[in-house]
Amino acid sequence: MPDTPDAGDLIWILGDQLSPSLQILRDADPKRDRVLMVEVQDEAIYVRHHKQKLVLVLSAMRHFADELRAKGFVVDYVSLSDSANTHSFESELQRAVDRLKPQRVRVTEPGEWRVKKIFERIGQSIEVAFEVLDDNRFLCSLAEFAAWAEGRKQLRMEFFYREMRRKTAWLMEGDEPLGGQWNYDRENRKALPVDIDLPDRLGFEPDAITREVMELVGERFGDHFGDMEPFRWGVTRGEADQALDDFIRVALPQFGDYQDAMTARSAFVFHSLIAVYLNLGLLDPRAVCEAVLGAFQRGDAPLAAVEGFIRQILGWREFVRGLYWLKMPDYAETNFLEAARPLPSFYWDAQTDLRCLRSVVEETRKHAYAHHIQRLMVTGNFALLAGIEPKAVEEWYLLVYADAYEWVELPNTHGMALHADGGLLGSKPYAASGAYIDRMSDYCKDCAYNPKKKLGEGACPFNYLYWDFLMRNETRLRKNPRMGMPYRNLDRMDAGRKKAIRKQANTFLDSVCGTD
Ligand code: FAD
Ligand code: DLZ
Ligand code: SF4
Repeated sequence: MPDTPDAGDLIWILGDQLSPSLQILRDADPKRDRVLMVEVQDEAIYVRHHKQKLVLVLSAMRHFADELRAKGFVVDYVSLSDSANTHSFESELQRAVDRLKPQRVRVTEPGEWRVKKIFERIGQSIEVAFEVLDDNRFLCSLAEFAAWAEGRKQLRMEFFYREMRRKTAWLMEGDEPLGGQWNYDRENRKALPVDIDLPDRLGFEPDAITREVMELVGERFGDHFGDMEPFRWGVTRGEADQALDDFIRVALPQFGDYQDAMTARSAFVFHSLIAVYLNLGLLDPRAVCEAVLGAFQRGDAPLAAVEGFIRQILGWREFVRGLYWLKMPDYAETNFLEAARPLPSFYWDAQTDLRCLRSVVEETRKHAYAHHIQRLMVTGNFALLAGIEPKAVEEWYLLVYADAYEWVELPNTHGMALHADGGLLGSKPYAASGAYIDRMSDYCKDCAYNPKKKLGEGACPFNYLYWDFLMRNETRLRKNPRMGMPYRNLDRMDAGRKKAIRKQANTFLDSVCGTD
């Protein structure tokens, strides 16, 4: 027990909780309570995060500590290079409690099941009160989500999203959606015209704190995936706000039209690049949506773009979080398609003559970023068609992207991209042949393969992998009502062609994944 009667609370802030709006900070008294932040090696290596992600998180943590100090808080900050650092959450908290003797420790629920388990162990072992509060930075609480999900046979984002539109009254006219439609997705699937100007995006020069962190990351984690430089992410709330303003000014008006488009000319196209800041706590989802709605009200962006963007944040982002916490830990263990092949080495080194995959992996290495359709329809689609083991794919996504935390990465990878949950998140697998990638990108024109060729030498591997995927998974997928059309097409194929497809697919997969 604490040895001083007036000992305050210890407010522990994790690296992706960098928001002054957290309830534990709102409740805190800077004169009495202490803030704790710890940099620990365990969090850098439980998956070997991309170097830019490490720089981003650690630099943003250090800047947030300064932000809190400027508000009058005393912050007990343990850096990675502190010689007394024991490098795990559990032992660092114990050390802080021994040092500071608080009357209780207050934390916010974490973003990963793994850390929730650590918190449970801490709660049982620590000798002071340990309070875990809800994360109040989301638009839908976990209790609200669970109540919405209760008794529903199927959880579909679209219905959740409508509820959230009604709840927030965003883009509504009374009880009806503004413009008469809930969803303008159909208008948001255009390919990029070849002569379209793509905006330069705002990046930030590393300051002294970031440069020091870059040195540290280079020394300790130099062998992790990805380029560290140029490092252009913002690391403060002010920079995150500037990045949002920049998106609204230069990209939002065309965000809708080209949301699904891919091009070797730009990794960013018209995307917002703000998931990194939202997930760290540097941007607040409500404030982001209000800023975008403000642009719509000023006439600076069309309804289809604004609705499409709001749907991603108010719909998808909240929905996947709700689903994650509703279904974990069993969710991560399912493998509906019994996929078991190892991850091909080109996911790491980009050494492949499949141009689409090479571009996406190279951009991922360079920026710790790829946009949604690249993640879903290139690297995700390939892993789905090839039958790569879900855990290997999930580890890859969790470590290569600067915005990745398990609460958002896992449902997107396990559910949306790999259909490993058997359809909890999406009603059918997002499986596509080379024709989709050809339609939505400019990758194919510079590829060693021909997207129009289905079989034989020079055929795009996505083509025969697609049919092989349908055949391999026939017993699991044919009964899915949304898979009727592809299976009817398969039924029209003669036995000889099916056999040739299976043969070419197996030869190809053995060459890229190994035969195990
Ligand atoms: P934009 O395209 O500009 O979208 C705006 C915002 O909407 C994003 O910043 C994000 O906060 C939200 N959003 C959009 N789509 C989704 C979605 N499907 N789920 C949750 N939020 C969404 N997103 C992450 O934040 N972290 C991840 O680890 C992550 N892993 C993914 C893995 C796979 C296999 C797939 C298919 C998607 C993943 N996503 C993840 C969702 C989405 O791809 C990213 O949010 C988006 O690419 C981030 O870039 P942006 O900020 O430019 O997004
Ligand atoms: C991602 C990350 C990294 C790399 N390092 C730290 C750290 O040193 N200290 C910390 O508090 N948080 C870090 N994080 C974020 C945590 O991994 C994150 O809070 C959990 O994964 C839960 O979402
Ligand atoms: Fe990718 Fe096939 Fe197009 Fe090549 S032809 S870029 S492998 S889709």
